[in-house]
Amino acid sequence: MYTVIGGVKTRAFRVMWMLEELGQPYDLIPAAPQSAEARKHNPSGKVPALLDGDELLTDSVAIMQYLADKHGALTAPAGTAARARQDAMLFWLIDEFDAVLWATAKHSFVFPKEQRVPQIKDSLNAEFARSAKVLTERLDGPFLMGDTITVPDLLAVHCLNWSIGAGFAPVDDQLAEWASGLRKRDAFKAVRARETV
Ligand SMILES: N[C@@H](CCC(=O)N[C@@H](CS)C(=O)NCC(=O)O)C(=O)O
Repeated sequence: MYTVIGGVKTRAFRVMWMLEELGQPYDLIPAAPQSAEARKHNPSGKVPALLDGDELLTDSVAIMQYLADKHGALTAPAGTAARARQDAMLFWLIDEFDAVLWATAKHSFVFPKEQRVPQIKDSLNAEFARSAKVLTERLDGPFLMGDTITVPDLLAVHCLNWSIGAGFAPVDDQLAEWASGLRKRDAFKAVRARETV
């Protein structure tokens, strides 16, 4: 049995979505970023964390990939060229989407007021729009890596959802339609349903 530490409105969503895709039951310990509960499981105070028995794991993408590898689903096998391409897609998404969204959050509400630079948001918006265009060009089949859903699909859709919540300009129709197809998955809806409980 797994235990996720975090909340549906944080990057813990990614981990919960992965567990739902894998059909693995899990408990959720609600923990806001930098809360005492979060710090209990991760000295940095960041969420998510995952307990797998006695093993405590941190970082949403590392956890998603760990689960995919462990259960042999939603991933190309380690040591293959397909896996290197999948990892490259993951790192690109972290560089170009997660980092941009996180920088926007930092300059909106995370940093103390005196450290925020609101002017940076124009260039972050432009960077996001440019990366979204590239992502559309990289769409190669029903899923990001082709015919089967893999870890990068979950990461990309979570980042697009985040961008909507953060008020970024809408992405083009092709990308929006692709993301909306993934949001129709039962696993995605199961995590969303936890938001209301
Ligand atoms: N790379 C980490 C980032 C985790 C992270 O920054 N989480 C946010 C919530 S979504 C957080 O806990 N922020 C609090 C902080 O940075 O102090 C991951 O993907 O899990």
